[in-house]
Amino acid sequence: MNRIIVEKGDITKIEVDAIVNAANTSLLGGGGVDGAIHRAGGSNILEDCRKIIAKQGGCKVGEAVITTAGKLPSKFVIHTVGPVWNGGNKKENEKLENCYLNSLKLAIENNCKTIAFPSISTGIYKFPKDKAAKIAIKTIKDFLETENTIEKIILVSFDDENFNILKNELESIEN
Ligand code: AR6
Repeated sequence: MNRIIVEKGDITKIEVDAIVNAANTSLLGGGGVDGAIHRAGGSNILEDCRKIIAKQGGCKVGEAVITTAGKLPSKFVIHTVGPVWNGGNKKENEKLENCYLNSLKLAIENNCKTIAFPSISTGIYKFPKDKAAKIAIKTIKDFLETENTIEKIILVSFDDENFNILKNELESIEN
């Protein structure tokens, strides 16, 4: 059974154990999906982020931290910080791969079996959507090869372009 699913919609509405947020290093919120998650989830998420900031001072690019999901239908929000696209020679690919890997590891540590990801870095951070989709799907697929506790991973796109790119990429890798 294929455990990777591509869907179009708003990640704040998805009922899974953990949704992933495309945050920034400050962990204090921002625009895009980050803004949508904090708005819909309420102040508990920011309170948890502040506790993490007090302990470790934010989150580095490629790393991930976990908080409550507040009023969202999921149990947790995993905040990861994607790379800003800078032409491709600044280790952007590796950093984006680390976002997916570290989020997945954190999900497993917290017994999450269902996880939803947005297309990290493809908005404000301008990572090319086709390249980002290839990295997302390959990283998740390789990870699942040796991982049996995760039941479902949903790749959620807000826009048609990302949705079509991810759908085609998933189909091409399956066939
Ligand atoms: N559900 C699913 N996907 C969404 C939603 C949503 N509700 N809203 C936007 N997207 P972006 P980044 C998609 O810009 O590029 C923030 O200010 C969007 O269409 O949210 O990693 C942070 O604080 C795009 O495909 O994140 C950082 O400063 C994808 O989510 C910075 O933006 C990611 O776009 C991070 O930039």
